[in-house]
Amino acid sequence: MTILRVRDFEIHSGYLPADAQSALVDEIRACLAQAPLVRPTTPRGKQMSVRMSAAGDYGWISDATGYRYEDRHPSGAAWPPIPEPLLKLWRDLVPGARAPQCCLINWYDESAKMGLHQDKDEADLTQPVLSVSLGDDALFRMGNVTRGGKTESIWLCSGDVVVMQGEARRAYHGIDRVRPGSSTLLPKGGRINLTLRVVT
Ligand code: MD3
Ligand code: FE
Repeated sequence: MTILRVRDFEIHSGYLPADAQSALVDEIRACLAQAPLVRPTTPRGKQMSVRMSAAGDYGWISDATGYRYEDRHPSGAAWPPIPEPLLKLWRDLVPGARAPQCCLINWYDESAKMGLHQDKDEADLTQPVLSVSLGDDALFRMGNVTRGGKTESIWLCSGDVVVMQGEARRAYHGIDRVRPGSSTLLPKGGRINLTLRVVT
């Protein structure tokens, strides 16, 4: 376990041991049985390559109408509660923060990526975001609070946890690519990223 600081990004590499990663995957599978992954459409009419769902009071939704947090899955189903091990992770790593209201579940196949973007649909950007990577490695790009300028990239591996606060919370970021076959955690491969957020 080592903590790497890149700007205001705090990267806890190897934070979760293998057994904790497997237990989390089981928790996420149970969540997805209640709130299945969907491939969101952007307001510009393009399909995202990442598939998404959520747990908690709110989930993040994108469709032809726009981006927003909703208190129900598009099917009308309630979002499942945030799994307890994730709530503990949040308490341990960001003890001063408010309780998380959303755990966004992102699923990447071998060709999925996420373009540079900011997360600013949440009401209070002084609250941190915590990310957990599971499965195949992913190339994470960290930019700046405004568009443009130099970026830095790092491979996120299964069990890595990243805390975004301060400027990192408002910085542009994205996933350039996944490295297929780099982890055996998920039997069919791919990557799961969980992000815990305060929404209201
Ligand atoms: C920086 N997810 O869900 S995790 C996202 O791996 C997102 O799925 C990526 O970007 C993924 O919005 C990157 C790291 C991350 C997550 C949320 C952030 C970095 C962040 C929110 C604000 C600032
Ligand atoms: Fe993001």
